Amino acid sequence: MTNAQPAGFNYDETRVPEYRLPDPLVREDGSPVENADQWRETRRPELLKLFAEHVYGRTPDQALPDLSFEVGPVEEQALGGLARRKEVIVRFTGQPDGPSMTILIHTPKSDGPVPCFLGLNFQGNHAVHADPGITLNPNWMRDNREQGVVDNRATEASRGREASRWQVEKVVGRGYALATIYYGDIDPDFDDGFQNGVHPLFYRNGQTLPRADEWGSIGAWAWGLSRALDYLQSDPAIDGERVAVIGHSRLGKTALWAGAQDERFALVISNNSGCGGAALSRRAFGETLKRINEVFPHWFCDNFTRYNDNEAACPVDQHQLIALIAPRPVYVASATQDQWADPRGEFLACWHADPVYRLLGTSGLGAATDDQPAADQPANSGTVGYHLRTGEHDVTAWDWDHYLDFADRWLRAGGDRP
Ligand code: GTR
Repeated sequence: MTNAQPAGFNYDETRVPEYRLPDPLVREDGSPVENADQWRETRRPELLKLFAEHVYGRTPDQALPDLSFEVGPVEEQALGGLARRKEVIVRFTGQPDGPSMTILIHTPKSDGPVPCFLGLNFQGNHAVHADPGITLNPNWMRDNREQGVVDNRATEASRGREASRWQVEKVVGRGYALATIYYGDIDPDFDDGFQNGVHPLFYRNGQTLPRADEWGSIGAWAWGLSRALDYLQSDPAIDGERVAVIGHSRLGKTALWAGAQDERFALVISNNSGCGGAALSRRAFGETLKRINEVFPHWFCDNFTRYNDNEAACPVDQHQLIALIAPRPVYVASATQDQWADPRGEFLACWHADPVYRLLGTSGLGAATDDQPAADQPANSGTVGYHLRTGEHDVTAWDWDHYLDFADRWLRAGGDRP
């Protein structure tokens, strides 16, 4: 998760190739989408299918019949009495020794159900806050001695290492619950031929690998977010109709894909998601499809490699992913020093999703031109919010301040939701 800007890639706006984006409001047969019903009944399903078949891979439709939720440790006086902390173990096969993910939930002390942010974390639930009561994640993790991960396992020294990215006190103090899961619980982030993680639970007889149009790791992580939402919708302390899904970087790509597929997510936040997330692939600015598919062959489906050095042939581009979230509010954030993620391409994806938001009767981006907002000047008065923060590839308190303001507008009880 460094801020590397590898050499040999384009960071020069004048060298962005000429490109033509596929129009979200023109169906594959060439006919225009003229109203909200046509969008909903024909174009939205068509685009979802294209993203599944060509980018992230299809998510299995069948439910896991024995999946169960078990409430684990609870602390009524967490964060010095500010919150209730709870861990919920989602057992994918219902078996105590089978694969599982653990949702860590901090809920403010409140009389009624509260809106919630849900997001995957990179380093284990115990890394989002230094509280020693949070269970130390026992699963495989990328080695990082500096962060207290040794021999692919978290140690006590890794507690709280991701705290600045989660701002638990701030979020809870603003009246929101915060739910998070270690992404590696769902599928460890390395290319193992999909033998671990949740993929094998869905293999048909004799199948040992997802097919070229079936889900990769991002698809699995997004599926995990939907299963967490199943739980949150059953928790009386949470307002399950007002759950925002949030993610950073590869997990920002994941949040967008989860929000596009699962319309129960009321708001979607992409923090520095870049290539295969909010950034337009056709710009080939910073990270390219070829590079991402070579370095992370397990993230997308195999069909996506067809578009290596061949972005224009892909039937979709990422503005259409944002459009799939419409009319629900979405917030895309970039950072000035994160050129690898193509901040301008992230903004332009919002701009080109805007016609769908407006067709559906919402304010959309509310911008008159495609000029990218200046650094540290959020454009967040409409249903599509955007900001470019000064600084590195990261999630900061400043980012959260703006996400919380946006959520106050769209998620608070009585809020003016589309
Ligand atoms: C980078 C990758 C990016 C981004 C990032 C991250 O190495 O090239 O697409 O996802 O990892 O997730 O931290």
